[in-house]
Amino acid sequence: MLPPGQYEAEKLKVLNFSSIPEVDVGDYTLRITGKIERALRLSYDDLRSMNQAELRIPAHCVEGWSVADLKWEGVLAEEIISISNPEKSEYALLKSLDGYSTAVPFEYFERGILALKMNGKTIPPEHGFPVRAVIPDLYFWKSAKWLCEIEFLDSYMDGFWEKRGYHEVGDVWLEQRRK
Ligand SMILES: Nc1nc2c(c(=O)[nH]1)N[C@H]1C(S)=C(S)[C@@H](COP(=O)(O)O)O[C@H]1N2
Ligand SMILES: [Mo]
Repeated sequence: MLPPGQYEAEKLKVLNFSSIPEVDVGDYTLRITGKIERALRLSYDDLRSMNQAELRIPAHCVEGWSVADLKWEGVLAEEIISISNPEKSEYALLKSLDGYSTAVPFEYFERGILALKMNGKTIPPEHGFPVRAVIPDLYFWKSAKWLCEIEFLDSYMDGFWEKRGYHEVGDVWLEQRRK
């Protein structure tokens, strides 16, 4: 079923506010910061050696297109939560190597995945290599490509599009497009 106001598209449209970062996986680090018991730094190999899960999460862009059949493989957000133990977190601020950021309510973040693969293959550079957050039931701007930091917050903070008027939560079923 499609969320209100969306139409079905065949393929993802590549959308970046800036250029595609070039990443040397040997130097890649994902930082977990904020209101947590202990800060963590995870390399690409660390992420690859953790439990790998598979989720089917469609993409719903706020511009109106939706792509239904997408399979994501990687580390479940709940694994990150269980090793970092955030205290009373309200939002996860996702930050990316291109300077992008987006605010994701904790109750949606915890159902998401840090994807290393899309449709059975390593995520292509334009879709977020090496690591992309994919969050169910939120517009696709909340699914940060080239993820490099997850900051757990006890209150809301704007990210890139939220600063420009897009919704704090962004639930596709409630059509929360703009603030
Ligand atoms: N790091 C980063 N993540 C991002 C973006 C971006 O510009 N930078 N654009 C967002 C927006 S607005 C959309 S619609 C989707 C597009 O994902 P795609 O290019 O894989 O289709 O990525 C989201 N994640
Ligand atoms: Mo978007």
